[in-house]
Amino acid sequence: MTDHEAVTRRHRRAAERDAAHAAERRHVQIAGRARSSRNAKLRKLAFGGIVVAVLAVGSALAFGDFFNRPTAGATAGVIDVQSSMAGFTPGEIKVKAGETVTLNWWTKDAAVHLTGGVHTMISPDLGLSESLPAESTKLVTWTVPDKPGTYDVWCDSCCGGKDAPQMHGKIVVEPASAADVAGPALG
Ligand SMILES: [Cu+2]
Repeated sequence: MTDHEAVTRRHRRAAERDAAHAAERRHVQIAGRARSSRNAKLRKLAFGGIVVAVLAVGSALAFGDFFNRPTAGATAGVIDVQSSMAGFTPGEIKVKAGETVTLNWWTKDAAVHLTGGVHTMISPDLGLSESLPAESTKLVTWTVPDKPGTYDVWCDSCCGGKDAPQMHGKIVVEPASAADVAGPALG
């Protein structure tokens, strides 16, 4: 082997090594780019997941609030009812089947007008049999039976009692949720 041949061979080997290194570097770069685009995709997926989760929680809260709106314009679960010589005011209250409500029941009437010194609130079908002393306020916590429908409620201790039409009110028991309206339970 001449010196010239040896030099040429060394050069060729060096060139081959360089080419191999270059190829390896390209390979690493390509893998890196693929990895970072994969990471970007994962980040997008994760972000999308978070957006979906936030929307789901938000709409659950919004619709939950919608379906749990208090009835009769009262604060949640507390319903104002007045008893007087004219009967119940309001004359009709709406409640939901199975819910526990508090009636904020009050009267300004004096005992002298009331049998036994009380107004009463009677509705056997709804499990109500309450009395309210003259000139007082009483909180009545009541669990509404799971029986949607319109029920009669009356006072039997003043002004003619059950026989007097004005001594009657209505309690409307609505289905507990929208699902129940569509369900067979209503029929
Ligand atoms: Cu009464």
